[in-house]
Amino acid sequence: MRERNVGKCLLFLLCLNVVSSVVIAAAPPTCPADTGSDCGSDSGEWEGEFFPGIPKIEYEGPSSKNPLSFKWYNAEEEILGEKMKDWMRFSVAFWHTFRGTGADPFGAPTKTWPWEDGTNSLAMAKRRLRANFEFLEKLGVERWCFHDRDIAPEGKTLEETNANLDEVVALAKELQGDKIHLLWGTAQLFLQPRYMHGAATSSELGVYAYAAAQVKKAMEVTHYLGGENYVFWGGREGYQSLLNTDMERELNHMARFMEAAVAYKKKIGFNGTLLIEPKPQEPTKHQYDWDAATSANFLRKYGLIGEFKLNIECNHATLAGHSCHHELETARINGLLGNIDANSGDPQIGWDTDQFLMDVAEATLVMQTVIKNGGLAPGGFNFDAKLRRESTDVEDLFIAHIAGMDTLARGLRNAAKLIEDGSLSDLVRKRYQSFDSELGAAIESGKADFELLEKKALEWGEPKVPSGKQELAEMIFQSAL
Ligand code: XUL
Ligand code: CO
Repeated sequence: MRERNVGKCLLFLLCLNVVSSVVIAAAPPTCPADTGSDCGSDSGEWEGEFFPGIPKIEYEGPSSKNPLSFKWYNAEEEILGEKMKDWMRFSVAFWHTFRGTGADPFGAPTKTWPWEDGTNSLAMAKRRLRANFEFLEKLGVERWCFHDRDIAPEGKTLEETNANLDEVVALAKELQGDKIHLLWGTAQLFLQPRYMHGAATSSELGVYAYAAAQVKKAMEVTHYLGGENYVFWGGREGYQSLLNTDMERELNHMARFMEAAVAYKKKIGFNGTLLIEPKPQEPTKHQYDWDAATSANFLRKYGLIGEFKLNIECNHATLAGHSCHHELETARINGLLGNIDANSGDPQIGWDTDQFLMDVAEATLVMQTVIKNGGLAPGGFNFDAKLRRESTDVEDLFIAHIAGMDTLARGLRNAAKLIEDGSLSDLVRKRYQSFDSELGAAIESGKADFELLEKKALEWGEPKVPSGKQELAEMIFQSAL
């Protein structure tokens, strides 16, 4: 197959020399990547076009009615002195976009992508990977994320599984070239039945060791692909019932596992950030990394605080009873904001629906924190979001990502507008201005004891308490949307 393409390519160059104008006008021959097409391959490793008819997505501005265009995201445009693409550092989540089937707890898969042959073979894994890179190219997104088991099939033994992964990862390295980057890699430690009691928190020693071997390998391939981060999300860590769970012991095991990951990261010279992704529950009743504050406390208690940052997912934030903005601010204030899994939940459904984030007000709040954080690099925005079960056209994959990117881009523009206008930050500053005084400075630097404060309280009498001006703040915020 490859030889045949090289042949075509040589012929193409030869033609280019002879009748360059004619050849430049003609598009290179493509063949749609549906499994029924005969594109001249017998290996199953087909190299044709996966999204025929979908052009490279361009910025057309807010008045455009073209669903396959950006209305707000203009990659090269500078906002607050930085290119939009550098603020956003968008990434496509391989698992949702290329392994999402539309199945839910009550329904069978609905998506029949033309390139899927219904198998979990190595050839299928490679073909799917090619679809991913064509998708990124057309969407103009420079980053992707994966779980080890999404991109390569599990074999009969760990050795066979690792060999499968190596084969797919070698192709990924080639397809990444120097244009596409890996935002993060991770190990999938929740689907396989061996992980039914957890991985690092499993009551079974053999499972703990197996999980360690899997994470070791996933860290190696992430490093090999130039990964900018490595993520831990504890799918089955936590408990269903405390009656049969030794919580103290499980937390200790989890911390030891993280320590070993830090040591291995240093050993192999991986410079990416290690990230913990908080989530309160699902599939377990209670996960140990419930939210940003709980995760920060875990890291502090076990001496891991300087070694990890957090990957905040908006849908996980709302499941924990917080807003996404609250979780981002908690992470930022603790110096732990590393990455954002940009999605949202459904206000009426109490589980992780992983929808694309389409709420402009929410996106504006998210971007306010990102700006305060000075950006996210080496983290970014990963679309941990999937099409609804009812969205079954190939173009829906593009439309969903375009809308998600536009929403965050609009959030960035709005947040910049609010900063440039200054009235919201003025309102907040004025609210605290009584602390901009000698005594306020003494309090804020820890120099005011209770005796001094009592003396002032007696001297001043009943304090005058001004309005909090919440509605005014909301009015100013709305005006920027
Ligand atoms: C699950 C979830 C994961 C992590 C990576 O809720 O968010 O997809 O982002 O394992
Ligand atoms: Co996530």
